Amino acid sequence: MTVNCLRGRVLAALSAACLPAAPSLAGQTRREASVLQDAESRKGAPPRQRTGSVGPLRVILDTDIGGDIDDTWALVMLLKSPELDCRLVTTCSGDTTYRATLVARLLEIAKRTDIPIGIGPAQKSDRRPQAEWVRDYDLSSFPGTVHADGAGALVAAVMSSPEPLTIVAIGPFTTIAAALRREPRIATRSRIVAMAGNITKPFGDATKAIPEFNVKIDVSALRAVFAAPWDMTITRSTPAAS
Ligand SMILES: [Ca+2]
Repeated sequence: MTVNCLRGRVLAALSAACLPAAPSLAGQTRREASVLQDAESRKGAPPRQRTGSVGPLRVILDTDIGGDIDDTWALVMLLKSPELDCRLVTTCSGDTTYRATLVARLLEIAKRTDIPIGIGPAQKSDRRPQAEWVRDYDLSSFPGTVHADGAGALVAAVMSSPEPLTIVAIGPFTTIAAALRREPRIATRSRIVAMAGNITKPFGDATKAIPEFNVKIDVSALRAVFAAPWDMTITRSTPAAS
């Protein structure tokens, strides 16, 4: 995957989080439309909130950072985007503590230890291609807050927020589904912008469409999230230019 390809996917997920808001949260028809909007084209324009107010969009990033490098780029881009106000980063899928450790080190380097981290439900996994980068980093040394119960932290963040949060989902839906089981009302008190399941062209050398990664890793979790009354935007998983 090229850098431009990665950048396009990351921009797609994050720029979609600032799309014009629907008038209400409850009872909306889910939009499972493709959305690609170049964030750079919006530079200089005031950020848009669901409420119509001008200010940073409050988001939760749910990520399986630690596999391919794209989620690392996404987190850094989020931190460098003044139009987004990150209230929580939760990890999902596989070794979620390893993923949280990567998040913690990145946040510490970025001097953003004010952002809490939530460790999602763990699953058996041996794939840790970025482990060397955190080999000497102790998660317990993170000066900010690390929630061992990441699903619970997501629920608490959504339910306590005075305005709807946007969950930017760039991994399998394991943690979000766990939060939904814990508190179904989060589906009507937040919205989701996700990269999941929308592939318009085959990846790499494939000659036909293949199952999208974030879908196939945890199909039941995705089904549970899709069945809930969420205001949801699904971004394209392939850039328009590819
Ligand atoms: Ca991901």
